[in-house]
Amino acid sequence: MENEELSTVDYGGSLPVDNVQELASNNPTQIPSRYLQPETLLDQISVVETLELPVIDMTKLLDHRHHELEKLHLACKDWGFFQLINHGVSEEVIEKIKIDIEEFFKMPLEKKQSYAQQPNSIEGYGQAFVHSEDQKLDWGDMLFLIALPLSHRNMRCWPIQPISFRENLDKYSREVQKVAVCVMKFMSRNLGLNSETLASKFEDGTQGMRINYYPPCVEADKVIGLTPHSDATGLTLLLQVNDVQGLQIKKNGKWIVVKPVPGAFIVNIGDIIEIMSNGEYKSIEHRAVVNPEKQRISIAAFHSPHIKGIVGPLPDLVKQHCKPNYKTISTEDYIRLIVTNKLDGKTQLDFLKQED
Ligand SMILES: O=C(O)CCC(=O)C(=O)O
Repeated sequence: MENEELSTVDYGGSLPVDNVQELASNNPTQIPSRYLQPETLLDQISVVETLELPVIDMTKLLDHRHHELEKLHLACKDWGFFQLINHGVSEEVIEKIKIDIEEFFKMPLEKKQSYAQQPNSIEGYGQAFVHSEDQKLDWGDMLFLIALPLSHRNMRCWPIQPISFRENLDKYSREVQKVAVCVMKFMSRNLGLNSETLASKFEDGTQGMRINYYPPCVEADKVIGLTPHSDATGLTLLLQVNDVQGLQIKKNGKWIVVKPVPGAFIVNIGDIIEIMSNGEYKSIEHRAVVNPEKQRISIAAFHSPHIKGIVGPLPDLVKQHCKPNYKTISTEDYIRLIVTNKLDGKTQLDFLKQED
């Protein structure tokens, strides 16, 4: 299933760095300085445990309950994040992929490295967004795969062990894509558009799967699992694979601890939906912190419009708001811009902001 379109286009990659799981497995008493973060980034005073993310019930949305639609609109406007319950993806599909992911990370390093990233590609096993030799590093490894459209899958990077991995990821990916598109239909209506206006841009779009592995760290309070960033893509559905918390989101200058509701997806607005909604919905900075004793695993499914499309404010919303607040560029140029820059909060979106 080699994909011609993607294989002929060079989107840029990430510099190779040490495997963090391996580093952690040697039980270091001191962590290499490249992983130690400046204190400002890890300021514990601004971490809030008491606020809860909005919870949206998909069955109530499908039942056209006005109150749930309104709750979704407010969650997208005020939080950019919510937990989605009763989403319709079966427990069996979810449990199977969770087991396979845990098994994958248990394999010896050389087996995992047979799926290693190649130069100039972010797909495969490794790290993302490392662009200089002196850049601080995240305390985590990842396996990144393009899952949809089917023609864009690079099967070299898809593990054949555990033997059910490919089949289970395939099922999970298709189900999650359906949920994402369905949520976008309700978002579209809430923005005052036809329900297909937003969703249709994503139906044949790209789905990237980032499977994150954060090993435990003796100096967990000095490292970061994943640098603060907003998602460059449209809509993300995140599943915590094992029962260890670590996701925090930024709200009013404070970091809010996310406590996953069992069985729920954690959904967040990415930069592309911020742009398409002309700023009505906002992407939100988030980060992953590390546990001192336990590994943490998560799987993020990122949904973007078709690679041959454009990223820009939806014309009907520009009419409503009288002017576009962001530039319009091709999706290909947009992806190149993202992949070739390091993660740094919401700075990437600034390139596309339209001056008054
Ligand atoms: O592991 C998490 O909870 C966050 C993952 C994430 O933000 C990402 O993969 O972009």
